[in-house]
Amino acid sequence: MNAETTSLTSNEVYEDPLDIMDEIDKLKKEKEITILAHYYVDGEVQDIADHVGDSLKLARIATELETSRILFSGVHFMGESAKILSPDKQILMPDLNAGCSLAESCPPEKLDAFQKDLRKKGHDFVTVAYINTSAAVKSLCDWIVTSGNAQSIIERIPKDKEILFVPDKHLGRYLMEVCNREMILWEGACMVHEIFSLQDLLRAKKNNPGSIVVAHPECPQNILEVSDFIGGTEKIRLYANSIKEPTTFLVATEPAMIYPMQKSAPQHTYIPVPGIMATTGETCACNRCPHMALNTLAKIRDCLKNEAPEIVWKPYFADAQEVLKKSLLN
Ligand code: CIZ
Repeated sequence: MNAETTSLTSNEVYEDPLDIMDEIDKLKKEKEITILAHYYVDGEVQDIADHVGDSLKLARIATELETSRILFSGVHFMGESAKILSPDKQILMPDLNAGCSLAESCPPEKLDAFQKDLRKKGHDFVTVAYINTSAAVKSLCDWIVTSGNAQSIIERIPKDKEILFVPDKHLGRYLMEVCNREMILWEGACMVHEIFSLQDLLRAKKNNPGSIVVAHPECPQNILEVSDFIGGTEKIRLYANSIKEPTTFLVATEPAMIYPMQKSAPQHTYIPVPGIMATTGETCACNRCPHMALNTLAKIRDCLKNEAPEIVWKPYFADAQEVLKKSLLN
């Protein structure tokens, strides 16, 4: 935990993060609320969680929990998926504004129109959506994949069917390569993974002989081409764990991911790959996901206290339930 982190509540009063952590611990025990946290939230938030993981692992854990209330520290589509899979549970989220650039790139009306147009043109396809989509989009799809199960699900789709993959064009391109299969790709990209600086990565590789580059498949092709290992967050973490010799890892994903890696494999050195700003071309530490960063300790404490905000069931969630269950739970 970074004890020096400044935690500010909405009225800008400084509070010691260690005090907030104590309050959170007390509240979650008193109210029997389980805290789930994604690998991309701040380390101090991962520290107060009962379970930390990627969206696949957390969605599965949410269905198995005995507590009827969950606080999900992550982004909106993750809380929504947990609610859809566990409709009887209360799913609290510290900030409902924690969205996702990928989910925003694929509005349901646009996808619906695109699918209709493809059918009109005679395409016989199934739609595969990355989990980073809204429930309304999921309800229009045949399969939902995460970075952890995408390849195995795509390999189950009969070869005579075309695949429309939404919304991440980089992940889609990567899956086309590893599954050796053409797909129709949506034009979306993740704001965090799209901006890694290839030049800085190559320089870091040169300056760190023997280092290993690990990259998320949401990165563009030029970054993946110079990477030694490509995988979702859980696969990256397990890969670092599998290497016993102290090694330097150059990490091309959301930098908060370094925290759980450091925790489970502390023998290594981890260096975040820098980003590059499209406007000025300057190198930056701008790969922090602004949506994940909304999950502050103060908001988590307030959410436990107020038992709000929460993901409220919407009628169209029912349409996404079957597809989520068959994709994530089987
Ligand atoms: O599936 C997830 O949790 C996401 C969005 C990324 C990853 O690789 O864990």
